[in-house]
Amino acid sequence: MRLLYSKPSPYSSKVRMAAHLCDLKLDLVSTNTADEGAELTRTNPIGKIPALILDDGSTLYDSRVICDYLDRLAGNPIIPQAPDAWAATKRVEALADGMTEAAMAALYEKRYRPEPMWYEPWMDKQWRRAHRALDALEQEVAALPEAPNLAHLAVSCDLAWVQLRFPEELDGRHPALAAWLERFFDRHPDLAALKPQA
Ligand SMILES: N[C@@H](CCC(=O)N[C@@H](CS)C(=O)NCC(=O)O)C(=O)O
Repeated sequence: MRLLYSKPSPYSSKVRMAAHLCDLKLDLVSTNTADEGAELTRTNPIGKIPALILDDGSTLYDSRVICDYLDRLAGNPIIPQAPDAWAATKRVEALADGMTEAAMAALYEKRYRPEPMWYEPWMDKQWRRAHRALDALEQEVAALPEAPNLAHLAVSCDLAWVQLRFPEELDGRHPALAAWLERFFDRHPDLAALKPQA
């Protein structure tokens, strides 16, 4: 299987960590979404990464679908199947990924629009969303089980991306989450090696 990915992408890191814990090998294809290249748009018409090309040539996206698929292939090592535990895991994944989505929207506003067109009220709304999600994550990480599952992967990738792009948000505003992240990566150096990087 080939994964279209980039090193800083938190959702790509989550998929790579999932594949690692599922003991599945992915061939990595470094992909710049700004190019809107043919392989990317053929694989995922939405033009986003991560996107997966299976051995038979069929394709899968987005990161949540890919992680669910890898987990099923491997016999569910990272997603608990009992309804309550499944719901808790997927909720935390949605919360962490949604936090990143909001912060990324604010980042893209400045990256892709000329400065006179930046719309502050819209960016402020994204940050209110991200801040509420970070506050909620402080409670959620305290309740995570010991053994890493998909929720740990999503939270660690999303927080590591925030630390990369907006370090003051984590180390300044959410030191408990920064401490959780450091502890998690200390305990799991194999996962730390796959975290989002510049
Ligand atoms: N919901 C998607 C989000 C994917 C996403 O936003 N990927 C970013 C990189 S981390 C991307 O491709 N951005 C390029 C763009 O929006 O044009 C997922 O979970 O895979």
